[in-house]
Amino acid sequence: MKVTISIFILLFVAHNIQAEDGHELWLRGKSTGSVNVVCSKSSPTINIAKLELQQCWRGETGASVILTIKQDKLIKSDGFKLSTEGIQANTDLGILYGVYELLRRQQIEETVKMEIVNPSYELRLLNHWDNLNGSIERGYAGYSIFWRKGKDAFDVTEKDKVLWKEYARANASIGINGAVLDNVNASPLMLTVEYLERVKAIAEVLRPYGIKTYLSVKFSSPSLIGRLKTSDPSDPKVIEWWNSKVKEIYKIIPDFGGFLIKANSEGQPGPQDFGRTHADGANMLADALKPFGGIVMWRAFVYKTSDEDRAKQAYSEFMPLDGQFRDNVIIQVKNGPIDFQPREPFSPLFGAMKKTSVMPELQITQEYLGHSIHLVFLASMWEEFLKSDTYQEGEGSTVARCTDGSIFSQTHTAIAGVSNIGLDTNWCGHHFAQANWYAFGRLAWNNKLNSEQIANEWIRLTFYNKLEENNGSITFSDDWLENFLAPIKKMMLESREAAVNYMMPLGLHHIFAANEHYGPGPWWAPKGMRKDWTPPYYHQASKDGIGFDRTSSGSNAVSQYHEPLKSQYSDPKTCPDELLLWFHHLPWNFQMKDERSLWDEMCYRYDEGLQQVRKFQKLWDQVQSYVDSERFIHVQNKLSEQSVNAQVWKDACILYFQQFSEMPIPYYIEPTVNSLEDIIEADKKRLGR
Ligand code: GCV
Repeated sequence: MKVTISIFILLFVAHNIQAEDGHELWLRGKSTGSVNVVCSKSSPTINIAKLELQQCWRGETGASVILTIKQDKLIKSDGFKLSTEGIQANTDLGILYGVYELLRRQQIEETVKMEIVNPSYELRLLNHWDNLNGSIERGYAGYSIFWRKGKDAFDVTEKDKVLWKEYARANASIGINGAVLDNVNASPLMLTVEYLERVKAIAEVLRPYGIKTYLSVKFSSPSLIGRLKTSDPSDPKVIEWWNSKVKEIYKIIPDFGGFLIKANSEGQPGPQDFGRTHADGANMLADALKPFGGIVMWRAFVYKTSDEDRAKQAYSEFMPLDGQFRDNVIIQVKNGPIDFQPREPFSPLFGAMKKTSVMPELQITQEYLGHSIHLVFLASMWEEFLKSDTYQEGEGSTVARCTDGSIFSQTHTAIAGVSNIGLDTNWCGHHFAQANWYAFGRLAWNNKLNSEQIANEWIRLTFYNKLEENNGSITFSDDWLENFLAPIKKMMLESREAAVNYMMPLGLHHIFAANEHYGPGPWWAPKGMRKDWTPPYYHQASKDGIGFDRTSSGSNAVSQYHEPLKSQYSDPKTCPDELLLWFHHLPWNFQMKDERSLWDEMCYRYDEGLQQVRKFQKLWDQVQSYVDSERFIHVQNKLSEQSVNAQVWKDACILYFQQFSEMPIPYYIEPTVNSLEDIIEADKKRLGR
C-alpha cells in the first residue's frame, strides 16, 4: 500500500513538472516579475539589456534598475560595476554582461552588492570545428548551426536567424565574445565570396550580443583559390593576395575578428612547406590584419613522425620562436602536451613563452571523454589545469596567471574552447554536456572560479522547478537543495575522475580505439601505421612493465618543466599518482604509495570507475521526482549506456594488460564480464576489418 502511494505521489509530482527538451539551456523561460529600467541610451545592445531585464526580472517586483554608461578606470574592457541600484559600465556590452550577471544572481539566490566585475581574458572564444558541408569534426550533437550542403546552403532563413540569435544570447549570458565559425582543418572555400556573405549574415545576428566572428583559414589558399603558383609567405604576390583578401573581408564584415590557423600539423599546409618558420607565416597574416585591428591565433598543436616524443614537439618547435611574433599574434596551445586526453599535465609552453601572447585551447566537445554519451563535467579538469603551478616566475605562476596578463604583459589575452554545439534540440547531445559549454564561458570570464561554484550555478539555473516561481522570484526549498542539488553536484564533480578511472587511470593516455576515440583500443597497431597514432606507442606495455619513460633515461620531456616540477615528476616516489605512467615506465609489481602493486592499483582504479558510474545511475534514479520526465529519461538512458561502456573499458584494459603483467586480478574487485577476444572482434568490425 505504502509503495503504491509513493509511486502515485512520484508520478503526480513528475507529471506536474513540465516536460522540457533542454533547448532553453540555462536561460529557462520568462518571469512574471516587473521592473522599471532607467536608461537614457538606446542601441541594439542596450535594447537587448533592457529587454532581458524586463522579461527575466526575478528581484523585488516593481523595483528600479539604473543602467549607466560612464568611464571608470577600474572597470576594464567588458567589465561592469554592480550595485543594488543598477549597473555601470564603460561600454554598452559591459552593461549587457552586467545585466546577465544580475539576473543570474537573482535566479540562484546570490546577493548583489557593490562590486566591480572584470573579465579574466579579453577574448573568450568558441572554436567550431564545423565543416562547410554541415558536418562537424568531433561533433556529437548533430549538424552545424552555421553551414549546410544542398540547394539552400546559402539561403539565410528566418529559422537560421532565430537559432543564431539564441546561440548569441546563450553565449553573451556567460561572457563569450567570439566565435570561429569553421573547422581548423579548413577549406579554402571559406574565403570565397558566397561563404563570406554567409559570415556577414551570421555576424549581423551575433553583433548586438558582442560576439565577433573569426575564421579558420587554410594556409595554401593563395594557390588553391587564388591561382598563385605558391603560398610561400615571403612571396610578394602571396603577401599581396592575403592583403587584398583581408581588405575584402573587412569590407563585408567590418568588425571581423581575425584568423585561426592550423599549419604544418596533421597534414595541413603551412610555412614550413616553403622552408619558412611558424613566425614567418603568422606574421605575414598578422601584417595583413593589423590595419583593421584583426588578430591571428596560430595553433601550437604540431607534431611529426619523428623519433622525438610527441609530447615534446610543440615546445621544441615554438620555444626558439619566442619573441619573434607580431603583437597581434597569439599562440593557441592545447591544455596538455598531447591532445585533450582525460588527464594530461599542462603543456610546458605555458609560462615558458614569456615574450609572446599565449592562449589556452580547451576542448568542450568530448572527443576523448565519451562523446555526448558519457556524463563528464569538464570544469574539474579545467580548474585543475588553470590552477596548475608552472613555477616559471616563482611559486604561484599558475597557468591562469601566465595567460591572463597577471604575470606577462601580453598585448592580447584570450582563451578558446572547442564547441560541443550542433543542431540537436538540446544543442549539445546530452543535457549535462550543456554544463560544459556553460562552464567554459564562466571560466573564460573568471578563471578563478572553482568547479563547485560553477556546478552549483548551473544546476540551479537548469533544473529549478519553474512551477515554484512566485511573482517571478525563486526560492529553493531545503528539500530541493538537500535531495537534488547536493547529490547532483557531487555526481558532476566526481564524474571526470570516474571517466579517468575507467578509461586511463594513473597517467595512461591515448589508448583509444582508432578514429572515433570513443571506446578502448590499447591493442590497435596495424602494420605500417604511424607509430604515434597507435596506442602501444603511448602505453608501452611489455612483460617488464607499463608507461612512457619521459625522465632523463627516456625522452626527457620532464626537462621542459620548470623546477621543482622537473625533479618532482622525475622521481616516481614524488610524481603524483595521477601522472605516474605519463612520466614513468614501471614494473608491474612497483609498490604504490598505498602499498598496492601497480598492477593491483590499476585494476582497482578501472573497477572503481565502473562502480562510480553505477552510483551515478542510482543517484539519478533517486532524483526522478525533481526532474521533468523528458530530461529525466534522456539522461537515464545515457547513463545506462555509459555504464555498459565503462564495463567494456574496464574489461578490455584489464584483460589486455594482464597479458603482459601475467598477474591475477585482485580478489577484492568485481570480476570482468566481457572477453577480450569479443571486444577486439567488435572493434575490428567497427573499423570494417
Ligand atoms: C580538428 C585531434 C583530433 C582532430 C583535430 C585535431 C586538432 O587530432 O582528433 O580531429 O582536428 O586534434 O586539434 O587539430
